[in-house]
Parts: sequence; C-alpha cells; structure tokens
Amino acid sequence: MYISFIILILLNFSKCHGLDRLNLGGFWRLNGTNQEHKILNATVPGGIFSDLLLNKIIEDPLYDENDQKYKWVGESDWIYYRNFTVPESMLGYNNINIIFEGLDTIASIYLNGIHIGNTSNMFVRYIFDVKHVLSLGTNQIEILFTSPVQMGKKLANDSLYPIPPQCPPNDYRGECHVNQLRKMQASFSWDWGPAIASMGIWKDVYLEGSNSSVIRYVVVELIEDSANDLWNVKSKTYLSKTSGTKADDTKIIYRIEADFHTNLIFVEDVNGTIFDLDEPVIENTVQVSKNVVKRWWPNGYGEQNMYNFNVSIISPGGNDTFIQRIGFRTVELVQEEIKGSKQEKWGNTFYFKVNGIPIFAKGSNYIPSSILPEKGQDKKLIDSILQTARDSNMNMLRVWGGGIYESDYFYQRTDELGIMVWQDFMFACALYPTREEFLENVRSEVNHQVKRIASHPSIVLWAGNNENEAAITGNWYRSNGKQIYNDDYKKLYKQTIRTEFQKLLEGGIFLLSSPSNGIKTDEDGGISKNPYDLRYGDDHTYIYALDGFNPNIYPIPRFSSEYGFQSYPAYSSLKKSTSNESNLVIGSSFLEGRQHHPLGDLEMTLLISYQFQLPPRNNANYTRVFIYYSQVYQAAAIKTETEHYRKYRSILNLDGTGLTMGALYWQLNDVWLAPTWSGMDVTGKWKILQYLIRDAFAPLITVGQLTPYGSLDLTIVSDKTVLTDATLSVEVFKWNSFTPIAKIEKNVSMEATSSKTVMSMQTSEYLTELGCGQLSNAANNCFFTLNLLNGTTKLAPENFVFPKPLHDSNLQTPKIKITSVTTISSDKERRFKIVLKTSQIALFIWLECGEVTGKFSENGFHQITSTKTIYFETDGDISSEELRKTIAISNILSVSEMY
Ligand code: BMA
Repeated sequence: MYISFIILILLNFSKCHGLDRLNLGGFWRLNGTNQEHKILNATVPGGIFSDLLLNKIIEDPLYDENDQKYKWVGESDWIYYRNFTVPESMLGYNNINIIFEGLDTIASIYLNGIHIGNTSNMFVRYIFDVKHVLSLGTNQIEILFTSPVQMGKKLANDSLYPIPPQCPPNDYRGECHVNQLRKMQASFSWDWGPAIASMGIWKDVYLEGSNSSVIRYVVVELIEDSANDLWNVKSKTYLSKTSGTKADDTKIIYRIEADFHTNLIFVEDVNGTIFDLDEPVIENTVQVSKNVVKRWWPNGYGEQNMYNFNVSIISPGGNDTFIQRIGFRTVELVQEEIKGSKQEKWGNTFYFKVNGIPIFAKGSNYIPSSILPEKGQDKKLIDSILQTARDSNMNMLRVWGGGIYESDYFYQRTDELGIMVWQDFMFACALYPTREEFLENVRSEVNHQVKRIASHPSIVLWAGNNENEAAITGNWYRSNGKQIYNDDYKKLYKQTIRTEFQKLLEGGIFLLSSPSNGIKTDEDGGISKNPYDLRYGDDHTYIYALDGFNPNIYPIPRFSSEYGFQSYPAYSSLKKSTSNESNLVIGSSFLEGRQHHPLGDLEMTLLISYQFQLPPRNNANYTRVFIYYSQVYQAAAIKTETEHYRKYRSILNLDGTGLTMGALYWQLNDVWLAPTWSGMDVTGKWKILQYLIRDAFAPLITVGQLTPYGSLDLTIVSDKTVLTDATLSVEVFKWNSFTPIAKIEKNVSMEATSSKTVMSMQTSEYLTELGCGQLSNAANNCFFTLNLLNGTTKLAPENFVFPKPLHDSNLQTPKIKITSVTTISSDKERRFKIVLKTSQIALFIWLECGEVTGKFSENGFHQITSTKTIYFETDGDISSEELRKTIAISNILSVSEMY
C-alpha cells in the first residue's frame, strides 16, 4: 500500500460524474384508510400530524386538549403516495437505489405496485435496489404506514412474556407498548409531553443512480501523537454496494483544508477486491503535523476550530466526494481509583479530560426540539435552543435516550458552539424485547447512527440507555428476581449495542446506562446492585419533598447527569395553549391534564411553601403568583444544587464522596406548554432559571452555603486554566438598607481548574456581633453578598446568601418603578436601556413584556441598590415608550397582574 503526500496542490475532483440523485421530496398525496379522508395533500419530509393540519382535518395537536382528541390519528393506518418521472439518464445507471433517510416507523413500500421492502425503525436509513422496478417516464410510489399504536399492541401480544412497562402511568394520558417499537420513545407520551403517535416520511427520500461506489459515511477518529507532534487521522470510508467499481485503477484521495491555505492531500490506490463485499470499507490513517491545524475546544476553553476532511473516490466508472468536518481534540473519560488514608477503596473518579484539561461538565439535558419529529429538524428552532445553551455558559448537553438521534445540523451546531454531547442510545425508562428480529433492528440502528454522527468532535460519550439499569435494580416495573429481564438487559446493551459500537469506533467512550457506575458496572457484570452509587459514575437526583434552597439535602456524586425541579411556563406563554382563558387556573382540569408528573402540582406547592407564602386559592391573582413562585423556586433551587456540585470539584470527603465533575440539569427545552422541568418554554421564552443558571455556570463563581452546623462556608470555584488572583469581598446588609453594615475582604490565589473553601464563619454569632439582632433572630434581619474582585472589576457574578427562609426574613415591601427606557440601538436587533428604581431591597425582580419577544441582560435579579440599569434586546418593532408600557414588574412580595 502506498500513500503519497502532496502539499499545496489543488486537484479538481469534486465534480462528480457517474452519480445522480433525484429528490423525491415535496408534494405527495395522502390517504386515510378511513374513507372519509380521501386524497389529501402531503409534504415530504413531513409527518401525519403536520399534513392533517395543513389539510384542515385537524387543528394544532398541541392546542387545547387536542392531543387527546386526535389520538385516532396515531391509531389509524395511512398511505402516502406520489407519481414521479424517471428520465432515461437515470435508467442508464448500473445501480439505482431508493434511499429513505428516515421513515416513521412501520411501513411497507411499493413501487409501481411491486413490494420493495418493509421498515420498522425510524432511526435507520433504508436503501432498496430499484433498478429492475423503475420504468421510463411515470412511476408510482406508495408507502403504507401501520399505526404504531396498533403495532405496539400486536407485538406485545405476540411476546412470549411481558416486557414492562406495558403502559405509561395514567397521568401521562399516553399510549402503551412503545418499548416494542424502534421509534422516538417519547412519542407515546412522557412526564413532560403529550402522546403524539407520529408517522410519516420524516426525512429526505431520493433516487440515486450510480455506476461506481458512492461514499455512504466517513468515520474519523483523531489520535494525538505527542512524541512526533502529529495527529493521526484515522478514517473508515464506507461505500455503497455496487456492481461496477471493480477495476484496480480506483483511487481514494483525502484532502484536509488546513490553516495557512495549506491543503494536505493524500492519494492511495484501492485494491479492487474490496468491492466484492456487501459494504466495502477503506481504512486509512493519514498524518497531519500539529503546526498546520489548531485544536477544537469546548465552550469556555478556546476556539472551536474545524476543518474540512474531503474524501474522494475516483474510479473509471465515476467519482464521489464526501465532506466530513473534523475538529482536532482528544477526549478521555478518567475513571481512576480513589483511595482513603488507610488505602481503603473510595471508588473511582469520573470526569472528562479534553486536550489534557480536566473539564467540569456544565449543561443540561436535551429532549427532542419538537414532539413532531419532522418539525424537530427545523434549523431555526435548533439554533434558538443551542444558542441558549451557549449563552448560559454551558459546555455539555446530554441528548437524552427517549428522543431521537438529532439531525446533522444539530451536531454541526454543537461542534461550532463548543457544546460537548453526551449521546444516549434511544432507549429510556423501560425494559426492552430481545427477540432476534428486534436485536437485528437495533444493530442496524447503531450501525447507521454511529457512522452518521460519531465524527463530530462535540460528541464525547455514548450511553446505552436512560435509567434502564436503575429500573431493573430498583424494581420499577416489578421485574424483580426474574433472571430473564437481567439477561435481556445484558443481551441488548452489552452484547448487542456495545459490541456493535466497538466494531465501529476503536476509541469511542461507551457507558451501558445513565446513571451507572461506569467501569465498576462492567466489573459487576453489566448490572450493579446500586447504579446510583455516589462514588462511581454518574447520578440522577430528584428531591421533591425537602427544601431545595438548602444545599445540605443534595447528594455529592462524581457527576450529576440529571437533577431538576418543575415550574409552570409564563402566563403570557400559557395563553397560547388554549382558546379558553378560563382554563388557565392552577388546578383546572385543563392544566391538570397537562401536568403529567404524578402529584407535580402538589410537590410544587409544598416546595414553594418552604420559602414563600402563596395567597389563598380564591385570590384572583393566584395562578400568576403560583407561576412566578414556581419559576423562582425552580431557578433558585437548581442554582443552589448546581453550585453545590461545582463546590465539590476539588473536595474529597471522608466517606469517599466528592470530586464532582459534572452538572447537567434536567431539562433544557420543552415540546409543549405545560408544567415541566425546562428552563426555556416551547415558545422560546426563558424562564427565570435560564437567567440564573448562566451565573451558576460562569467560569468563576463564589458559593456561600450554610452547613448543617450553622456555619457559612465560602467557596470559590474556578474553571479557568490559569491561576487567578482575586479578592473575595463579603458584605453584610440589613434588609432595610442599601448600605452594607460590614465588609470583609480576603485575598485569594485560585489555582486553575479547582475549588477551594476559603472562609468559614458561625453565621448567627457573626451577624449578632454585627448588630443584626439577637442570636435567635439575627439571621432573619441580615444577608450576605459575595463578590470576587480584581480591583473594581467583578470576576464572578455577584452572589447572595439568605440565611433564613425568605418568608421568615425581614424583607420590606419595595416600590419598584421604571424611571427611564431609552433606545440605544434601533437596528434590526433593537436595544433598550432600562433604569429601575426601588424603595427597598427587592428579590427576584422579574420583568415581563408579554407578547414582545426578546431577552433582558438580567432578569430574576436581586436589587440591592436604589437604581439599577439593565438592557433589553428584541427583534420586534417597538418604541421605547411602548416598551415601557408593556413591562410588568414582579418581586417576591408583589406579583404583577399583567400577563
Ligand atoms: C428523568 C428523565 C426523564 C424524566 C425526568 C423527570 O429520570 O430521564 O425520564 O422526564 O426524569 O421526571
């Protein structure tokens, strides 16, 4: 084998011949098997709910109680069909395939009346040879979709033993047996979403004619060779099955468009015999000097440098070129043994190292951007969610296992934004069948999805499923003691998914489940007694009965990949969910119908009561107050929990817990207007959480937390990669004055990527000394502010410690008003300056401007100075006077009745 290496030569091989594609998307027809709905119009890519909406057969399924009303859609079968014209040029090719990038889910396909194939997995790309079925001129394609609801039922009936859970909890108002199907698991309902049993051609479909090999995937793994200052670019180029590309004079050419206009070009002759295989693959490693490329970094650590890696296959029959974007980075998941002072085993570390730097993972969990799979491909929608992640100082998102493997565009954007991806395989909260057909189906899914997306530098880890190990060990579905379920679990995740995964990626990082104990789970044979062991792997935590403002209630895991609290979306958003505003009352059957989390409202009420006083239920403003408090509570509790995890990045406790290195809260986004765990609602509006989490995820933070022993620990956390010299400034305020009564300063030298508790004080004693009151009530009268300064420059967001529950604190009722709104920029993106004046210290000030979309520079903030300036940006056409009139102001002692 020889590889020639040429620099700075441009070859013109991108123009393909011998290959043609005919897009079959666009206008289709649709038939219900129910004769009433004959001949409807359809759009491809699309889906049944979108199409019926366009045909005015149904209204928006996410509006009112339409999710319930339109269950018949998912219970029916549907036929999609169209005619298309095949030109002579297409028929001339040696190979003609029809390619479906995504069919949802159970379908039979007919071309000119001839059955060409069946599908049963929405995550698989289906390719059917149609060379002998096509004819010149008009052809007809017909796809029969079987109701996934009916198919789920049938498969469950046929199953030799039950595969639990058969149905979701009643509160979900969902469909049963989704675990029998390889389809988005959340499409049969979830605790944050409706049952929309989708069907359809959700991705592109096209005809492909070729005379030679077509490149299906290029999978790249980048391996650093430090000794030689090189990157090894290891690639596997997967080709189509062809008749034609047999000649020995076929070449493969790799081209990397590096820095300084350097094109690195590598050419290799390909041995003709490989083309006899079902899926020919060409493996190669080319070397790139480190001088000509820059590294890819996660958000917060450097630039997201990306390069084009072009692979071309050149043969007498024709050429094909595939462009794979790559980013040079190394990633490790470090799981090293931790030992106590007596050499006792304290578990393992669990953290990511990217380019040699230990990274604290900060982020959230991504659920599908739409419950309609076809809408979830929308670039604008993806942009707005991912930009929120980036703007919130996140560096990681977990693409959760009940949704979909996201679109190519999604991963392109996570690459560009520096958002690392923890990628689950799409299995969640259930046990799964292991009949051979099912396993074969899963193999195809793993095969396609890993090859499609694994080369993205942002994807750093793959996990077999969401919570299915926990479900077995925790006996969630009464599977306890039944060996068959344990065996099935191992068969699916270890023997099938992991085995398949490892065939494809040598250096891929794989966990069997989330949460799991990482490599300890393997030592335990694939199922640990307690997958939630804090000293190993990752953890999921939800605490709904204790006060989330108290940091001492939270566990101290190595990595928290899920934690969260519910809240309601803004009233102004909720209004968009119903035609009948009288539905929007907490406790109404409409809102109860959208609360899928059993006892969710009750839990929120309890949590709110730990800190705030809700008005009586018959108060006219009760719903708005409830919404606002639910958001404040969620935001402050998640902020507290996040800071708690970050605090432990360098702290190892005597019970072996600590060294926490990840905080991914549940959940980033939403699919409909309902009480859920999200930080942004489905209209794109940020809840209070989204503003507060940005501070909790800042590179440098101060954390003030009261210990169970009454002392206040002040900790600094630095994700910076350099030493930071700073002054920690602690001020004490009485609730009734803008002037602090005391200030302590301490110079600190913060080591790179570490956390350190730098000060500790007995809270009540200290506040008593300062004159806040008696030992028994001093903590009710005063609070702390924390700042990290370099001179007068703030290095970290200002932080606060409220030593008592807020309803026991001596807050004075503030009068807050806007003193001015001025236009700073009237470009397309308008920017306004807003000055607020308050008569008293005010907490969690929330500015709402109803229908006007936009973002405040800060919101949900505390005002401890009499005036404060903030900014508002909108693409709406609004004047400063109009904006001023629309802004409604709330704080914890008075909630606005507007919106
Ligand atoms: C986690 C997730 C989801 C769920 C969330 C909130 O366990 O994996 O299944 O939506 O909790 O309950």
